[in-house]
Amino acid sequence: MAARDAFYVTSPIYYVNDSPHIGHAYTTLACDVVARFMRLDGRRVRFLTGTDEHGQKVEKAAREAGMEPKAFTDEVSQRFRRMVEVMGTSPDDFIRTTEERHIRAVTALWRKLVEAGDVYLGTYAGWYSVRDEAFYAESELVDGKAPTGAPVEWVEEPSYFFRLSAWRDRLLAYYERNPRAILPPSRRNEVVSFVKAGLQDLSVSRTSFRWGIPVPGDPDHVIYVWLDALTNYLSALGYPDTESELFTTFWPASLHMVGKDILRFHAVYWPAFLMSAGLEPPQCVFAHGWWTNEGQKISKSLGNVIDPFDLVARYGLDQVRYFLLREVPFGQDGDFSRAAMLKRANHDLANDYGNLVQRVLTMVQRNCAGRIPDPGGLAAEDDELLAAAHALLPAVRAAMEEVAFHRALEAIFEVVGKANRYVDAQAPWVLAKRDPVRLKAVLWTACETIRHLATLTQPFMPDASARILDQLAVSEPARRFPSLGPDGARLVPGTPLPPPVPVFPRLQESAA
Ligand code: ME8
Repeated sequence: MAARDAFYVTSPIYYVNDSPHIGHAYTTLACDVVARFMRLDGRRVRFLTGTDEHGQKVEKAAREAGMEPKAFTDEVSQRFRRMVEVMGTSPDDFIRTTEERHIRAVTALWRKLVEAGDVYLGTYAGWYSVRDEAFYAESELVDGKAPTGAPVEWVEEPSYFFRLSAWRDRLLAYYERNPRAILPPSRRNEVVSFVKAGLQDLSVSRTSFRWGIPVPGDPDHVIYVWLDALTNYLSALGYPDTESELFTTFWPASLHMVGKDILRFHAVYWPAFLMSAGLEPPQCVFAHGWWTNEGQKISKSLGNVIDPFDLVARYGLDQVRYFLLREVPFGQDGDFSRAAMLKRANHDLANDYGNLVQRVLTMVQRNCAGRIPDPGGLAAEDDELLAAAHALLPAVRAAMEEVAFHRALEAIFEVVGKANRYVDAQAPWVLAKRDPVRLKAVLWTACETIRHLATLTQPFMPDASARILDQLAVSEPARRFPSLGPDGARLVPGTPLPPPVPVFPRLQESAA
């Protein structure tokens, strides 16, 4: 049983057949926001990402690149490591399936499945898609292709099978016991219907190529890449050592974040493998939607792949992070368009949030000798704004529980709007001439509200939020969530502030 305050969040491990794109960046970013939020909220967090390096698809890509698979995977895996950095994400570990620790874990897990009597030798005869690394029944094909549109080939080879058919009822009982096992609820319903309809045994080894982990005791077979890949979530905790501090603290995983394309592997096969091996299944698998580019499916053949490195260089890191999580209700499909990206960056960030911070801090600099003013007594309007700021943490926490990033950001930006309207209504530039006492109360209230906002935007926009908190001279420990709310900290009058610097530049149309 994982420690109660522990939170283990994982991204999928990405195939190294190709360079990272916006989809990979999106999932890793979503995990990062959860990880940062939980850390600031006082949880013990472990965030894992990495690369999936075995299997026919990667072997084929290496061959096409004229390289040995190991050298090829070393190179492409590095690009994913760079993406993790460029997106400003903060994993605690990066796993590669070609690492020794992983091979050891997969071999041990295989043995457990065998000991449980869930593995038998047979022959696979059916369709296989190398692009999806998935087996398909004849009845699943659509116009001779996989339901995903990927090409399929006929495969007939000796194969070990996992007795998935025997796990139907135990899987259904697991979903029943854990209402959060699969989110969002629409995806849960899909999986439950799929399992209810009955499960086929699953081929878990291949004999027609070599790039994989050999089956223990039968090296003519390599372990099916999905059984190999899913095990990464255990390998990174030191499996098969299930007694270690790391393992006992963090297993079962709190959240496997995945795209909707790979939900079945995570929500059906993976819990069955785990339960068969005597391990607890994950607490939650969340399947998010897919991005299109200006209305079109993203694909290499269409030449419209969005490069995350390019995106960050063009629009800025915080802007990209904000856009990806704000524009689309998390869980649904979304469309990337340059116009929408610019609108979010300029409207929400530069005009609303950035302008609030800039005008308030400039007035403090000019009218309060660059120090946090002494509020004296507060008026009803001040208390009202502060109450809205204080109510944010519970609202954002509730949204994050549902992995609803868009709702968390909506709640935060509602208070940004409220604060801007408050500043407009209080007109501190008029008070500066007429009522210096009231001016101080208004500016203090606005600064205190901005402190709440910037503390809560840290998981989403770490750099800009840090710069705002720097400008309010908030110390490192005071940037954590216990400092928020009516019982938290308060900005201390007299604290000297550095000169204000704008945080969110307006982007030019030419950035598109
Ligand atoms: O499936 N929109 O790796 P993969 C949103 N190695 N997300 C997208 C996307 C898009 N257009 N395209 C890709 C694999 N993704 C396996 C995983 S895990 C044990 C093994 C994201 O490189 C999304 O998270 O094909 C999707 O699930 C993942 O990339 C697939 O990455």
